[in-house]
Order: sequence, then structure tokens, then C-alpha cells
Amino acid sequence: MRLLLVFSAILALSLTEARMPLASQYFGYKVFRATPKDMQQVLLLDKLSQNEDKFDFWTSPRGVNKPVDIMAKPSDIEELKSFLTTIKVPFNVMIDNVNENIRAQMVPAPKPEEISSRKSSRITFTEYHTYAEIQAFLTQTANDFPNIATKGSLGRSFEGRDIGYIKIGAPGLNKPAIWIDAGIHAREWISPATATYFIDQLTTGYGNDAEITRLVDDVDWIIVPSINPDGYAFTWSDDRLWRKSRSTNPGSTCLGTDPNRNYDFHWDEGGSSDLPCSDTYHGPSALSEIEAQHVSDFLLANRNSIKVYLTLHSYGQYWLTPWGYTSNYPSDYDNLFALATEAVAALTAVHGTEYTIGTSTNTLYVASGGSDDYAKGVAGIAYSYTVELRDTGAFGFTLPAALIIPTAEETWEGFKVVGNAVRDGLP
Ligand code: 0X9
Ligand code: ZN
Repeated sequence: MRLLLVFSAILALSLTEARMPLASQYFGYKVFRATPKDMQQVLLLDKLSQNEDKFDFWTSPRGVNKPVDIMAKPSDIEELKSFLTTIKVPFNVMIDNVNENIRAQMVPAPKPEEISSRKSSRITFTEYHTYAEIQAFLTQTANDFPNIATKGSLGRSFEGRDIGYIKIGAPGLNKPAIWIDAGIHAREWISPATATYFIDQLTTGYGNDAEITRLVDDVDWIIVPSINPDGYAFTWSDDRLWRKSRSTNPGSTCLGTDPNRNYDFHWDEGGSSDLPCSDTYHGPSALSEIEAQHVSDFLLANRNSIKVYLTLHSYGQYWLTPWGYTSNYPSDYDNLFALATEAVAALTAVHGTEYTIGTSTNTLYVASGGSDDYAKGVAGIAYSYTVELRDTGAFGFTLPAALIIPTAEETWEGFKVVGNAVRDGLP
């Protein structure tokens, strides 16, 4: 017995050690919440956020009295604190040791060799899953539910990963469709987890739940759980807090473009960076990213059937409408707002989770080149939403796996409202 204990202790130790680079990468990193009190402070924080190497802004400055979450490495903590003190911005510590949260998120921790191959096909919602597991789940779903589910591919990523999608819908002609994508920002892990939950609900509920049966009979659901697979794989293998794609940038050693600044609608018109090392780099040209090209091709090819475009992000609990490139409102904003209000009411009814509804620019900040703006502005999909899932910063990107189910189940109630509205015919 004793020997067994010793043996499992050694095993646990060696597993932790084998994963050391990732497991200890963020040791001692802290996330501070700074709340600017006037416009000058907002601008100073914004300037700091453009110093791309120094601090990782988990959220961007949004305005007076709007909190900004900033991660600092141990050696920069004092500098950040003294900067905030000098410019008189009140702040507090939101996350004391980022590494602790990351470790907790990776339970059970996969062995390094499992990261790219772990292929449990039956997905669970009590832990986060790797890219390989998510793709295997799509294949398995298509096999298990051949009458209503088909797996397809948008194409391959920069590093050659398949961008799998699943179409869930009973056979029928001229059905309206809903598009849901997830994982455009690699570190927002709750997003793919929530998308896979939707796939599970739609398939296992068909024939068992009257509402879901109607939603699958009358609507086609196109769900892409990982539209930035290289970035997502990288968050498992190398850097848990990576945000962008993993493409190379000529003339720079920094990799990646922010895919949500890369779309070809008012591209590079504000809120994106010209610097390849920045987390909001817009890329060398519009649609430079192969992943964004694949999404664009699919949306354009199916623009007549897709009635709603939904893209899952985190965090902040916002249900956002276009536009993100301008503070102007779209002409049909009232329709977008009405549906969002109904969806959020259903979402909030589950656990009391509150969401803010509004246009991206007016609720968050200007950020041009977003996929939501492209879906509406170019593909002509009138109803386009970015949903920023839980939480409001207590865990941020390091949301515990125990919160996958509460998050996904409340969001699903909101998404069913959208599904029913599509079934009924949107205004
Ligand atoms: O900045 C973003 O890309 C999104 N927020 S996140 O914290 N997940 O990065 C918001 C995008 C809103 N849509 C547009 N600006 N088009
Ligand atoms: Zn995001």
C-alpha cells in the first residue's frame, strides 16, 4: 500500500514535471483591474496597451469608469503598480496567481504526448478538451446521428489542421440556417466548450425533447467549434494565453494575426494594430489569414440560407451587435436589439447571469475587421452577434471547468430563442 502511494506520488510528480513549461509559465503573474476615472486616464491606459510586449491586456480600455484587466509578469508588477499610482488610476488585484487558475483548468492534465492525439470521442463538459478531441467528437457525432448530422470541413488552417464543422438538421429543402462559430480567439476556452455543448444538446435532444426536435426539423445548425485551430492547439502545447492565429509575418519574428481584426469590411479602420507583435494585429492585408478566408468563403456561398451569424468569445457577458468599426448604429438595430433582449432574458432566467446588450463600438470599443461586421456588412446576414461568455473577470480566460456546464446551459437557452425566432421567420 505504502509502495503504491510512493509510486503514485512519483508518477504525479513526473507528470507535472513533464508539463513544466506550460504548467509553470504563468507562475506569479497577476491580473490587475484598473478603473480609469477620466478620459485622460483612459488614453494613458490605451497607450500602455499598445506597448505590445510589456503587459497583456485581458480587456481593452473602454471608457471612463469601465474596468480594464491587465496581466503583469512578476518582474513587471511593481512597474505597473507605480504607473497606475502615478496616473492616479484606482486598481485592485483580480487574480493573484494566474498559474494556479491555469493548473486548475487543466485537470485532468493530459500527458504532453496526449495533447495532439488525445481522442476521447465522447466529449464531456466537466473538463476542457484539446483540438484533436473536439474534431473526433464531430466525427463521432456524425456517425452516431447520421439522420440529422453531417461533418464537413471549411478547409485547412495555416499549419494544416482541419477546420471541422457539423451541420445538424433533419433533411428538408430551403431550410433557414444558423451559423455558430467558436474559438476565433485561442485563449477563450469557454467558447469551443460551449459550442460542443450545443452540438450535444441538438443531437441527443432530437426525438426526445419536443422543442429541440422542432428546432432540428425546421432549422439547419452549422456549428464550427474551433475556427482558429492552430492558436487553440498552441494554448494547449505552449502558451495558454495565446490569442491570435499562428501565421508567419514577413519581416517580423512575431507570429500571428488577430483573426477578429482581419475581415474584409472596413479593415484597418480603427481599433487594430499595425504591429505584428501586437495581440490586435490586423494582418498584412484583409483576409490574409487562411482561416478567415475559409469562413468568408462559406458565409458567401451560403449567404441566402444563413439567417443568423453567431460568434462565441469570452469574457465579459455581452451580447453584441454590429457595428464594431463605427459608433453608428445599423439601420435595423431595433430588430437586432429586440431579438438579443429576448435571448438574454432566457439566458439570465437560468442562473441570474446578467448580460449587457449593445453595439460592439458603443459597448466595448472600436475594433474594425471583425467577423461579425463582415457577416452583416458583406455576406448580408442581417442578424449578426458576438456573444462574450462568462465571466466578468474573476477568472477571465481561466474560467474553471466546473463553470462550463452552467455557462453553456444558460447560453443554450438564449440560443434556442434565436432558433425559435428563425423558425418563426425573422422580421
Ligand atoms: O475585441 C474583440 O475582438 C472582441 N472582444 S474579445 O475580448 N473577445 O477580444 C469583441 C469583438 C466585437 N466585434 C467587433 N468589434 N467587430
Ligand atoms: Zn475574443
